[in-house]
Amino acid sequence: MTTAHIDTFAHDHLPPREQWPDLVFDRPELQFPAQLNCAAELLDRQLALGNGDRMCVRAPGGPHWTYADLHEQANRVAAVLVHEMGLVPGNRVLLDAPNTPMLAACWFAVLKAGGIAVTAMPLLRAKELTQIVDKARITHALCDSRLAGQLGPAVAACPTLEQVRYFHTDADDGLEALMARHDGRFDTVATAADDVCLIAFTSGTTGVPKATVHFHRDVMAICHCFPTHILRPEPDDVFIGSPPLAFTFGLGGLLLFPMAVGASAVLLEQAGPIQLLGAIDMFDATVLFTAPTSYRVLARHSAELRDSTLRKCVSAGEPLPPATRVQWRVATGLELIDGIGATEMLHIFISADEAHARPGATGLPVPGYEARVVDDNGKPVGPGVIGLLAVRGPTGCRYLADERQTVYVRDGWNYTGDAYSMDDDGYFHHQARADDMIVSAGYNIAAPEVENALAGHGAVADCAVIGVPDEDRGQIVKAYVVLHAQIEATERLVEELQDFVKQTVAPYKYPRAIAFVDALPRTPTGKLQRFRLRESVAAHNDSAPTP
Ligand code: 3UK
Repeated sequence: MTTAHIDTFAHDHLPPREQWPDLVFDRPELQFPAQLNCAAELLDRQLALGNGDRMCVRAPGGPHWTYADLHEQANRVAAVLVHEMGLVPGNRVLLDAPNTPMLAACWFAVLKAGGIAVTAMPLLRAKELTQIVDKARITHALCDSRLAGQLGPAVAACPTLEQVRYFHTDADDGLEALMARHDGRFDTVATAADDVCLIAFTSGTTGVPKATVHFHRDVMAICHCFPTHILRPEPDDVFIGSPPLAFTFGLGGLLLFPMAVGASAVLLEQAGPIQLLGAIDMFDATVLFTAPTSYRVLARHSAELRDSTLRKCVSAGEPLPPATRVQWRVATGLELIDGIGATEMLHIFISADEAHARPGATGLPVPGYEARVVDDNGKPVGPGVIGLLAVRGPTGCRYLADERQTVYVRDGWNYTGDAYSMDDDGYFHHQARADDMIVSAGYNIAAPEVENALAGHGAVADCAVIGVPDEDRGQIVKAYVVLHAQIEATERLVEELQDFVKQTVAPYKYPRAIAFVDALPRTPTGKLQRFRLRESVAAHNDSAPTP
């Protein structure tokens, strides 16, 4: 099957074939036809199966769309893209909006029309949007009208971006008005399984954002791995969660996975713990996708959660501290499903279901994926030895025109940048991001291990640990601690915390320096940005950077 793309920009800027990871499809559910459009599989197919009247996507203030409704809306948007905005297959379309049913409709519209969806993280500024538009050479944009203030200047700065329409508006030239001129019919473009369908930018803990390229086949592959083997959702499940659809954790968990089984999703514009709590109750949500920090806060509301309809809760994005797993179980009676995923891999590749969860371990390779821990030369190390995580499976890293391809992919394996160890039973234990390993007086210390120890102290609300340069020891462990309200930051407390850590982990790992701060720097996806703390140390500025 040849490509359906007329605009071949994305294809032309894939890394050379020899720099791709090995792609492994050695399971029956991972056999895909040469012609495949994932929007047809996830959306059109549900109508063909007779599920048109089933609920599909909802939001608190409405709308509530069935599969037939979403199909119709997506078709109308696709018609606008093709007939009024001149989209040809292969064009990149920027989607800029918080999680809403309309964003879901636009996402499917782009893919149905054979375009490539590039969803922007919410609240990106004009400068960041400009970087994305330039990198992916974006030609079209569909944007929530409430975000026009940031997209406007980016459009002015980006000559390639010629066609922009705003939605959530009743303006005469707004998307809704244009959609009304088309009927709900649109023939989904017959793309090749390996035509590019989305470009996702990494949430970037460091450096210039990287653009990861994924095919129609990749989207279907992730639907047949983690959900099929670990999550096992059912058609009556109601998915809910916090990650934006721009983050592939959210795209999978809140759109692709529910739709792959004919279930429904609740899309929240604001998905802080309090809003989540309210919406779980309002919609009788059963499957929750969010990050460890959010579970930690939610767990304090055990009264509201005790009788909730939740039955499956997925944690990803950051390491899950064993204490958080316990807090969640106490609050809800549910065992968390931890899973490590990456934008480069599209979704989760190591995980364990409720019955197989082990505190402190991420889990086992998800069926379809292989994982191993290797030394600096790529040689597998034995159980108990800390090394680099290398994975491969049906999805893998292909950066758009980026020299860093050969850093992530070596010898056909994807190197996620995480330090891991494997135990005798084959469970994978996350240690730290490889950059967050601290070497102090010859000892290797994983920042999260010290953080987990500190987090067990009742005064600590949040904390981050880094290595700071030290003449004698090379580096020393330094902790940035956010205290619970009403607790006073004293010298006495510093000593108490240090002693506390020494009692939980080997004494050489205790934080020799502790600074109390009001908040920690995090990415929009909730990841701790330890590098920003390191930068503030390098700049001889001991206060934490403003989040
Ligand atoms: C870290 C974890 C320990 C790890 C993601 C699920 O997080 C996602 O993608 P990103 O590209 O970041 C990838 C990196 O995040 N990480 C993620 N999950 C875990 N570390 N335990 C975990 N459970 O350093 C990894 O390399 O932002 C997660 C699905 C899709 C995703 N894109």
